[in-house]
Amino acid sequence: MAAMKCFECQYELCETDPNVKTCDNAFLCYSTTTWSPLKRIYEYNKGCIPDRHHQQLICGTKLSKINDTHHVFYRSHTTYNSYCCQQDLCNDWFPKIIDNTSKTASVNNEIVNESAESGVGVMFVVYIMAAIFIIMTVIGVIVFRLRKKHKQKMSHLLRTGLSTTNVEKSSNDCTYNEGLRVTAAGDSTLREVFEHSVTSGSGSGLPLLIQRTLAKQIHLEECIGKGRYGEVWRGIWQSDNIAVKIFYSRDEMSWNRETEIYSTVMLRHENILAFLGSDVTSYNSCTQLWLITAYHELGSLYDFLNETPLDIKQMLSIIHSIVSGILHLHTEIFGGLGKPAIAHRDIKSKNILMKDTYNCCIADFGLAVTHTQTTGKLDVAENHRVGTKRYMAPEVLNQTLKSDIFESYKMADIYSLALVLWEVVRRTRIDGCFEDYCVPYYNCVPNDPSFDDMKKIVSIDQQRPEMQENYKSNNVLLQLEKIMRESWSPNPSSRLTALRIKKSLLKISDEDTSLNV
Ligand code: C9U
Repeated sequence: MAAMKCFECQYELCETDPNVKTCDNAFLCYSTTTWSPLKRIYEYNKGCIPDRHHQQLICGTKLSKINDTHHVFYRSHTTYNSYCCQQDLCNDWFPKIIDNTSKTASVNNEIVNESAESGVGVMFVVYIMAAIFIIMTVIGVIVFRLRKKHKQKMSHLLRTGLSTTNVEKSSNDCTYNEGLRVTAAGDSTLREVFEHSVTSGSGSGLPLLIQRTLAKQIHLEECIGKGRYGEVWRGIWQSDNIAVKIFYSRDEMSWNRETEIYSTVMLRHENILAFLGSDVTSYNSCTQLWLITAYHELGSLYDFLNETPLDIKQMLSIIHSIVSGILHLHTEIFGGLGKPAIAHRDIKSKNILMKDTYNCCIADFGLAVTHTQTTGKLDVAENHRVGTKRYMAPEVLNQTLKSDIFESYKMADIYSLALVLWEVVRRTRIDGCFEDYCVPYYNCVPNDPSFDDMKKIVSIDQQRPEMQENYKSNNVLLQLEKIMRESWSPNPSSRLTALRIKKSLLKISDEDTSLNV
């Protein structure tokens, strides 16, 4: 190895001019940087290494090979870095100590520069990437689990909500699918589908397979109602208007119950909202529970009364249709295509729809209870929901309703029906005069009354909606007043039955031949 020439300087001299002088006959050149904790400064040194022994002392033995002719040694320490090289005047710079944690000296200005700065930078990037990776993995796992849960829930709902007993009995044009006999709907219109479902004796709704694909074929047009239950939309199905009730997922029990009631019993009736089907769909990974029915453009009885005063003929016809609907619900029909007796438990003007200006139908069976005499089975489905407080019977408010006796639920329905009758009768024109629409107890309790507000007025004080003076001048109104009083009696068992009310209404109409209901 040839003797070399190196730069030489010490301490502060190096700081002012690192190349002050040179030395000759070197075995290697060196430069060192040392952190002095006492003086809290860096000290620099440069010079010639005369032999291998000094090389080991100053530079250690760790060799970095730059190329075949150029070898350097470096020693790194938190307070001391050295650099040894073997070319003339190659020690023209000082190795750096950064934050006293420098890992190594740079070998050469252009090559092998693993400085502390870049080390810290690389580590920072590595940490960030590792953190991102962990976060992404956790999110991935959560999303995967939620999707799996959502899928399980959807299939569970489809199994429990739809696969009850709404399976076609038998039909000539049946196809077999997933173990269920279904009738192809083809291009049937809504009317044909309803007629088919009545004549085939399939009970309410469309064939099951069609129900399951219903949501995909419906175009939602406008939201027509929103409440605690969820939303109601007008939609289009095969160019017909249909109504879609979309339940909030917290009210899954009501959707289940309503689907069950519509699907398992022969509920098709002129005065019951016509059911098309139920479906579970997914929207943005959220489960949506749909109940699809006929659409009635006049909206609810509540909407209608708000807009329109009635004449006596219209009023009697409306009342007759509501009572007919409730009578059908309350009546058990025996035999194969029969139905259990059903109590509604949320009768109110918002749950009654106007089919036309003289005819209504009952909706919302999410709270309904059923009873079958032959088996004695009372089916009160589990539901956290309760009826509408304003329409709650006194025995519901004071919690004395006999919940194991089906008749109690029917009697509570009759109380609510009496309040609806009051709303309708109050809006009737008498001698050309009529009142504005008002909800029952509008003058006794605030909007959205509490349970205790209602309990005080209805159960403790035993108040009831007031009758107008001029009812006395009209025989029809006088008799309707009597029906209402008897139907909202505080004593449930002395209330009229739906059958009794219907018969009385027919008698009233017969007596007043000019009405011709
Ligand atoms: C909001 C109460 N509600 C209405 C309907 C339903 N609930 C429903 C119940 N079960 C299953 C599906 C739906 C319903 N509504 C209609 N028609 C309708 C038309 C117009 C309105 C409301 C309802 N308007 C509200 C006031 N603003 C103008 C429009 N048909 C069938 C069911």
